[in-house]
Amino acid sequence: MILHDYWRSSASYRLRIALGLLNESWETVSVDLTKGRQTEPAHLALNPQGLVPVLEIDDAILTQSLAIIEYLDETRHAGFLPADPIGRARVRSIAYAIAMDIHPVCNLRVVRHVVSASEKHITAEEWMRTFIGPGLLAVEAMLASPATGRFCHGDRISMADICLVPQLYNADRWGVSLADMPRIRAVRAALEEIPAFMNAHPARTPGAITD
Ligand SMILES: N[C@@H](CCC(=O)N[C@@H](CS)C(=O)NCC(=O)O)C(=O)O
Repeated sequence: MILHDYWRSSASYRLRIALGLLNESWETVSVDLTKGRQTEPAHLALNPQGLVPVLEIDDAILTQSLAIIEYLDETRHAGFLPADPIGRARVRSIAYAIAMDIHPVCNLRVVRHVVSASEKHITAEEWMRTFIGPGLLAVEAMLASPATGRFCHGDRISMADICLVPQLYNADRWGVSLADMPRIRAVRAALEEIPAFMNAHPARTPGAITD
């Protein structure tokens, strides 16, 4: 298995968590997004979108982290989605709120364009805080449900948890306070005790620059 990864990529971070939860081992190919390696022909041949992650698995080349998490769920019986349709819809709605609404507007290419098109009147920090804070407050409200347990959905780790933790790493990175998000903080504290989440942390990922 080969994961085309970048240490600070939160979409890749999701897959590092998912693979770790499955006790899978994989080889990392580090794609340095800051150097534009994702736009080189070799990477575009794997993912025409010029994004990470890409996972080479089972003689296939898969892209889109949530599609890959669902593939792992279907083929490895991971339980990343609950068995009941309402539960699955809830887990997907939390995961999508993060992965489809917060994350895309905070992507590197979007932020670079905003900073340059605004002639630096909008800073990366302002842009990130504008979307991450309110986006996570909405997730906090979604967690105000009896369906929330130790984790986002009951006491079993789901795709929602796999999306939440990387987004919280980004929140910390851009100085977004979680003070008004007690449910998110409680779920995060429970998840951070789990080895697959610890080991997937960007600082522990090949290629990480930690100083
Ligand atoms: N929806 C995609 C998003 C992938 C994505 O946005 N990847 C980012 C890193 S987190 C990326 O490769 N950015 C490179 C760029 O913007 O040029 C997924 O979930 O896999």
